[in-house]
Amino acid sequence: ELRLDELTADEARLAAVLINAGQQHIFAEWPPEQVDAGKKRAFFASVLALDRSYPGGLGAYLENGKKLLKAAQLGHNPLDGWVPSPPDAESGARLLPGSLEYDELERLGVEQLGSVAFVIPAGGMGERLGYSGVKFGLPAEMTTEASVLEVYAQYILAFQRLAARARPAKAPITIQLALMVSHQTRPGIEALLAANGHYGLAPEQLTLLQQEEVACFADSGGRLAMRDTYALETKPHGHGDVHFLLHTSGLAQRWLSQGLKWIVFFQDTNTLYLATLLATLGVSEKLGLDMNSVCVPRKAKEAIGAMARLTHSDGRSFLASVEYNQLEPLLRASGKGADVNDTVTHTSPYPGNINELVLRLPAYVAALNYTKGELHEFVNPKYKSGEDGSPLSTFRAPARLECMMQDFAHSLQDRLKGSKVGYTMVPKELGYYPVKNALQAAAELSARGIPPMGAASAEAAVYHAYGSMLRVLGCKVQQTVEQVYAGVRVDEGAHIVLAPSFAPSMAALREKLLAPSEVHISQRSTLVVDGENVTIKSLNLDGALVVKVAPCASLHIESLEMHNQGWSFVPLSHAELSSGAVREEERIRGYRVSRGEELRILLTEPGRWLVVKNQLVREKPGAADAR
Ligand code: UGB
Repeated sequence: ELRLDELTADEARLAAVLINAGQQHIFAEWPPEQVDAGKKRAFFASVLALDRSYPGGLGAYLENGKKLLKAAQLGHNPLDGWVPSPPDAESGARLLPGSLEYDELERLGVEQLGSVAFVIPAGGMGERLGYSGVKFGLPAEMTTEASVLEVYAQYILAFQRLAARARPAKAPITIQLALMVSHQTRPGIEALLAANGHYGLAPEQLTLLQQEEVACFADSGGRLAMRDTYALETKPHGHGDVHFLLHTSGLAQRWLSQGLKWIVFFQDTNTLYLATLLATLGVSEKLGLDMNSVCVPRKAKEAIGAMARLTHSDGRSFLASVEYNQLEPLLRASGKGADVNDTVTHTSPYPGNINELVLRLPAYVAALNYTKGELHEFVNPKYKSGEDGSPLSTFRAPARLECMMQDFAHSLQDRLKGSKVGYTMVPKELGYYPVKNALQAAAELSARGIPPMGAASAEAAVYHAYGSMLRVLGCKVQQTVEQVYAGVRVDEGAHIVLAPSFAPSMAALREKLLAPSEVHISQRSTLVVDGENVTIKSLNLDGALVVKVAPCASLHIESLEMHNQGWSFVPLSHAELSSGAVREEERIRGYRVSRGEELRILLTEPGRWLVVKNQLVREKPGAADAR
């Protein structure tokens, strides 16, 4: 029937799986036996890859698909039967950078650094952003142009040094990092790593896991969509694949066997995750959490997952993130009205999940062993409508099953009775500013007063975060003013970049600022500080100052007053925005940096240096100790 002479055992099995699942249409167009034999083999090879990369194989995928498509057609809410309520205060903690409690949490976090591994799902192409490269390669800000992946790596290296300092007699720590890549992102990410010497990470501390795509459905009956005669239409299955890959690769188990205790997940465009990571780890340790989801204050109806306690009539109770489009129907169905802002905080009682998840490794691996990394899935078909406007059972575009990494909360609480799940609230200024939307879409959101989640807003948030860290410690950093770039409103203040080498934690930053009230930074200033051995006492900056000190050198700024022309962000004209003459990194932001005049202090050779009354001089031996 298949018109292929000799099927291998795998091909025969897969053909049977497809035919038994009612997918005969795939083969209907195939020409007689010998024709296109190579293409037919290639078809089965790609189906075999789909079969191997899905828990339970292709048969399980088709079966799950039929069930979920039916439920979607009937309009069932997958969370039917669950009643949401705001997360209970005792399951969480609120971070207050600058407080004694925050310092204590950071200290606990530093103690955990020797037993942490990081995992970043980076298989998404960011279609809405329309950037031609991989998202990891986006500059987190244009002042230093350090890419997102570079900043993540800088934090990991800085954390290793912090950990080494906290336990001097012990062997140095190497923090593991796994990146989940996809067919689309692998070449770009590998090229970035190769071109930049792995950003200083040792090759043995990096693992790439590759996610495969899943087949797409063309209608509610679960008929598979074809790309052409010999290829099924496929699409990404979502970031939830990361758990399946950590299980099937054996990596999670290996890390556990090596004595690691924590596994931390986060996404690929928000470098601010790392600014509060140590305190978040401290919360996990202090509250004994098996899973800790980091959250930010969320406006009612904001399009971001909402953290909620879900209670079922059968007695089960989970703390989990509910997708924003499901929260409101659930609230209404349980007679709780709508999601509205609290009159005091002006935010929803349901905080926003930012997909930074800290899991206790033994609990994680135990739950993985039960679930084999499988998560509950969802499908989001967009139906074609008939002549009378009523929805048909065929789709406007092929739909596939998807899964989300935060849904591990369900697996954990379902499979591991007594597991402790909680959350950590980070303040808005150190929160979540991903790069998701192209300039036009960001401008439209901005006009509606909705966070634009574009490259410009993410960059402004980075500067604002460093500015607020300085302010909290007592520095005088002038307030931001509103600027509009190609329709996107941003709060623009001093362009401050405190590299992870200089400020890996609030405690480290505090140690380096000897008299915070003597640090004044004007709104139009640019300040970059990069180097672990830099201390600042008195600084009055109205312009641009770039300080870079190699690990072999040190610099103490005793007194520096700098007024210069500085750098400014220049809005791009309409012509520039639509021309190919402007760099893409600038075009997606709507501005470019004009580097007018700056003071640069670059120390690359061994030596101890001092800036006193604007003069750079060699420091006398013993002076640092006296300080
Ligand atoms: N990713 C993969 O690695 N593989 C995939 O197949 C898909 C994505 P998106 P999404 O930020 O506000 C999430 O596409 O899925 C990686 C949460 O589910 O940016 O729309 C990708 O590379 C949601 O609750 O996000 O929504 C990136 O690192 C809310 O928190 C990450 O997964 C939302 O993010 C996220 O991918 C949000």
